[in-house]
Amino acid sequence: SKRRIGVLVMSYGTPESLDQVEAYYTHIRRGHPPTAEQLHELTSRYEAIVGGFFPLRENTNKQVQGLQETLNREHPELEFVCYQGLKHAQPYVEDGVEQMVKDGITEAIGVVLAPHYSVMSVGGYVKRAKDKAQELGLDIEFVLSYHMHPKLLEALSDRVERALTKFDGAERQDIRVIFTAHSLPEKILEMKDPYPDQLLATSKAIAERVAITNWQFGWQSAGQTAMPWLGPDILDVLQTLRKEEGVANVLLCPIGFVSDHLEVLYDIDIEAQALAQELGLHLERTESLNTDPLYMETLSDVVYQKWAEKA
Ligand code: FEC
Repeated sequence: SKRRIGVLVMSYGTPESLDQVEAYYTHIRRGHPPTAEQLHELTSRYEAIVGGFFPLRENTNKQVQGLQETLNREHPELEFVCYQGLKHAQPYVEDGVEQMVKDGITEAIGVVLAPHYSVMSVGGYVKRAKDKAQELGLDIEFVLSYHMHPKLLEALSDRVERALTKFDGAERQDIRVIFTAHSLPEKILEMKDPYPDQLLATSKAIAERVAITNWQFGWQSAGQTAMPWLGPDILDVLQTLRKEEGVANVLLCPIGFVSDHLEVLYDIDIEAQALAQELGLHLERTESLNTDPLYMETLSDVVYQKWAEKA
């Protein structure tokens, strides 16, 4: 029989229904329940996005299934079995590890549905999975980042190329491309976290492939806490571009995210778009990767390579 390899596919997680938003938000806040006002604010954002309330759940399900199919198609001599492990919703990261062990899996690879490593993002998923695996005696190795994988770069470059055609009449060099990712507290810089450099490397590589020079990087979706977060925030960037640089066309390319979810469908499509309208800017964004075969193949490659390294 074929050698069976468990794959723990980790993703952010989203509630399943409106009545789970409070528990979800409390989990993100490390056990501190939100105020009624904060809860109301988050709930209204979910109510405002298109594609149903919680598109991330279905998108993650499809990505996990797509990865399993790709792995098994590309490596028919092996049997890969994918398990989900979510950061802030069920099945949690620990649940995924536990299920593998229950199913008799003895060797596993973990991968996060986010291409860039930060100790606060990917590092958090990995730590939780490692702790649980150690407790249960499961042999598991992790993919930490895959932000320069040629197929990922190709998929993202294709999207930028396509979106650049949406500015009818505008010359390519007059469209400012802004690559974005989720902001994190500035304190990651003191820890020499690779996150900002990895994001810049992806941005540069895409810009080179698409042959654009009019681009920059911006942070989005920063949390509302007292500590400083990495900036500039894209909302401030839009203001500056319009008011001080006279820019009229902006393309946002959220390279830090791989799926349609709140941070894309609300923070960009609703919040940033409303500001753009007010400023008289033509704003577009690149499509999310979701189950693009090139993204599935990227994940399949990095999981297989990680397994082959130790096998
Ligand atoms: O569609 C959905 O239901 C989920 C959308 C969603 C994604 C996502 C990805 C990342 N986050 C990251 C870091 C932080 C830090 C805090 C934080 C807070 C929130 C809140 C919501 C939320 N995040 Fe998230 N994030 C998503 C949703 N995130 C909702 C709480 C309300 C708010 O602040 O808007 C601050 C936590 C704290 O208070 O200490 C930090 C990072 C990513 C990208 C990497 C990844 O996907 O893991 C980093 C999707």
